[in-house]
Amino acid sequence: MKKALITGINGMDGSYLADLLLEKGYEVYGMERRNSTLNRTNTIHLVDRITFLHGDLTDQNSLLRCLKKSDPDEVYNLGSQSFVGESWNTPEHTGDVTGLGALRVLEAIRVYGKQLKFYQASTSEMFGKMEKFANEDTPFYPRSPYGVAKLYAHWITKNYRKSYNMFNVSGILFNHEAERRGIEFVTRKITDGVARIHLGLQDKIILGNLNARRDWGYSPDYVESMWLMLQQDKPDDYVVATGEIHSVREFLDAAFNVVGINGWDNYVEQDSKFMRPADVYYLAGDSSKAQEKLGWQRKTSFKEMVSKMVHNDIELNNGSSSK
Ligand code: F7E
Repeated sequence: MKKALITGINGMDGSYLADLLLEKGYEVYGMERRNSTLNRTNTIHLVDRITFLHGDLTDQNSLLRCLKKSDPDEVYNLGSQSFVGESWNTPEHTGDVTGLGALRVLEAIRVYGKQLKFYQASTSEMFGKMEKFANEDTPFYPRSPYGVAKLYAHWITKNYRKSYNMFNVSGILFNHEAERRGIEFVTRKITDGVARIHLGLQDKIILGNLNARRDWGYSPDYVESMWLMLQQDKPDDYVVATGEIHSVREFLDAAFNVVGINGWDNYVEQDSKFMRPADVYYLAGDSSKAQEKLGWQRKTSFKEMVSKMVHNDIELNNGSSSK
């Protein structure tokens, strides 16, 4: 039985990846930070099925301890301060967790000494300012402290691959969303808001830049690509994307459509507090290499994803009281 250690187990991707690996017969270990309140909304169903380990990407020795306790064949580094907007408020913390955190995991693996496979969650935010579909050869131009931190993690992953002959891969994943997405991200903020408007619990959704365009895929489809990358004979980096771009406005159209509302002008307002000091206006990916070499394919369309998220939020909000 293969063993996997996932950092960031309680996040959206961490929890979906754990589901996938359990289906494949893995023994799964999930690293979480100790908190005075448990943060297991996404992993409550996994409590008796995986082993939770306390560790922190800012604490080198805790990472080595997690490796010793789990003795994994595969390590997935999904933990990070992943909210781009927040990275301007806490740039140093973001650099520490998201950038140096990856280095610490790599150092722990190097010191532990076992030949295992390592996945680094890289991101389209490293491309930042771009105009065309990006692939693995597109130059990086990050536009946020988060993007810069992720770029460090990306390069140190490559550097350790070369320097120490480690099996390190980076998945450069474009935006991916799902029912377990954090509420602060625009997609879930919209689907939750639409659900609450539909149920009469809320009047408006307050947003920032409606013109931003993203290549939005479905997280359960994307975690499969992570696993596929680690099943290859040689380590490499891959872009994972749908190749389909929608604006925040189009996301609003699709989400309101699910509840039968065709014009949303009366339900949406903009507030400058949700605007970023430097936004990424356009992100679109070319995942030809992942499709050819990994045989990866998206399974869920944009429309299906939005519909799943809205229906899930209607179910979750049903019975709630108004804000
Ligand atoms: O913003 C605009 C916002 O926060 C998307 C993370 O998973 O994907 C994600 O980063 C767009 C931006 O995601 C609001 O300005 C408008 O242009 O949902 P988001 P993100 O920044 O693209 C990448 C690939 C990652 O790696 C990240 O970890 O939507 N927007 N109004 C808003 N965004 C938010 N959050 N809230 C608003 O009210």
